[in-house]
Order: sequence, then structure tokens, then C-alpha cells
Amino acid sequence: MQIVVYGGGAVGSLFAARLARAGHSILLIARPDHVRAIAERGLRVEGTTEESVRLTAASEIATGSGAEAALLTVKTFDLADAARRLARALPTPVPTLLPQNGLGVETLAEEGLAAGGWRAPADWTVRAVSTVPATWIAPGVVRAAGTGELLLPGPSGTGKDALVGRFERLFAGAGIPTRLVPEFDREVWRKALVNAAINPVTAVRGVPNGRLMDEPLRSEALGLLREALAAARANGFDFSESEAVRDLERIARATATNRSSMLQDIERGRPTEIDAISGELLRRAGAHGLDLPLTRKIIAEVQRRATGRAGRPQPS
Ligand code: KPL
Repeated sequence: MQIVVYGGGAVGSLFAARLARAGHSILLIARPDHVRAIAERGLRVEGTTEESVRLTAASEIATGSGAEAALLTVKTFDLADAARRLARALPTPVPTLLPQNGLGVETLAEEGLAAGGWRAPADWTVRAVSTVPATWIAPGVVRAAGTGELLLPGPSGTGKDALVGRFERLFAGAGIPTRLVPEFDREVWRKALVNAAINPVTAVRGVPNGRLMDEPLRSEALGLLREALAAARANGFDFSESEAVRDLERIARATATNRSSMLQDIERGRPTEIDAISGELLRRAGAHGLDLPLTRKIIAEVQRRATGRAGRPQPS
């Protein structure tokens, strides 16, 4: 299958490499230094497997590029713009996967796709939740850092089921564990709770995910998790505290050696997803008259660190 992977950060590059190895024809849209390295040496994946994969990479998508499916793997802050560019280049809509962290991702993507010319973009998007850990090493090199899975919306009895089925087969065939989950909105919140606890603490303290199992960082993460839980409950998603703590511990253990995407962004001097994760929780809690003081404080800390570094904001 011909697939555009729009966004060559750690996760997008890992997905691109796995799909290319499974025999698909991949066009990876990435930053120029990554594109150059891939053209010279292929895309190297370290970690659970050690391999170099040949695939096509470009820093922009040309109009009329053929594709049967797309993965939008840019970060949330670049999503609307990337979606617009994708839709401009592919005037005939294709099934498009959205595996971003955070809440409200579909709206951002669908607005961008509509601005790029797609009619009824919601018919083509498939929201996914990814816990596949990937670390950016250098241009042309990423690391598969532990185990994770791609969760997709369970059968809904609508036209979306066929689209979901295509992505399920695609990823499973590329060796990435997939699982269909009914009540998918709840799954998106479940992941947002975990990200709201893991990502800002690891970003501010500069540690890999597994370090959150030890004090004092465990308590710091649990404080944020409890606030996120209150926001979820106020919005009608009733997780028990023990369930949320179990999710947090499971993902922190499975990705123990990974540096969270937010920490990687800070280390690379790039913008972070703090607004799409913790900022959105704060807004959704605020809509119900709830304040999240620890979340508010750590948002400010992440923002301070993100802007304290050199480097201008750039797309993934
Ligand atoms: O989603 C992640 C992220 O880093 O953004 C986890 C699953 C926490 C892996 O690091």
C-alpha cells in the first residue's frame, strides 16, 4: 500500500520504518536534516530491533502524490497546518490516522483537512491512541524504546469500521500490536490522564519514564493524576483512582527507558504538547468550576523550560 506518513518525529519515523519493512511504499514527510540522513543511509531503528530501512522521505508533500492512506504524526501544535497541507496535496481524501496525545485532536485535524479542500473530512479520519514508545536519537536514527500498542475505536456499526479495519491490518501486519477498544472516547481520556502525569514531570525533572516509580517523583505524578482524574469525572468519564494508578504504573514500566515525548521536545528546543494535554484538562475542568493547582503550576514550569532553550518552533 502507498502510505504518506506526515511527521517524521520519533513516533512517525518508527511507524514509517515498521510499515516500510512490512513491504509498504512509504513517503515520510520530515525536516530537511532527517530527510538528508535517510536519503544517504536509510532510516535506522535501534532498540528492540537493529535495522536500517530504505524509504522515501521529503520535506514537503508534492501535489498529486499518490497515497491510499495517511498517518498524521505531527505534534498537536502542528496538526491543523499539516492536515491542511496533506489535503491540498491529496485532493481525493484517503483514510487518515490521528495518533496524537491530548484531547480535541479530531477537531484540529478536521479543520485543517477542510481548509485544505476535503469535504466531510470526519468521514476519513480515524483517531488512535498510541503507547508505542519511541525516542529521537539523531537525524536518520530513532530508537524503539520498549513495548506499547496502538488502540483503535472498536466496532461502531458505522462506515468508520472499514477504515479502522484497514489501519488495524496495516499495523498488525507491521508487527505493531493493535487492539480495538469500544467506548473509545474513554480510552482517549485514559491516555490523557497518563500523559498528564508522566509527560510534564519527566520533562521538568529530566528523567526517563521509569523513574516515576520512585519517590519523590511518584508522589508528584500521582498529584497530577488525581487532578486529571477530577477533570475527567467532571466531564463524565468516571475512572476509579486505582484504575488510573494502575494505567500509570503499567505504562511507566512498559516504557521505563523511554524519555517522554515532552522531555524529548524540551531537550531538542522544540515546542511541547503541554497545552494539548494539561492545558486542555485545565480548560475542561474550569468549564465545570474546578481548579487544578498542581497542573497549573507544572504547566508554567514546562513553559519556562521550553522557552528557556534555543531553537525556534518547527514542524516535526
Ligand atoms: O505517550 C507517551 C509520550 O511520551 O508522549 C508515553 C506513552 C508516555 C511514552 O513515553
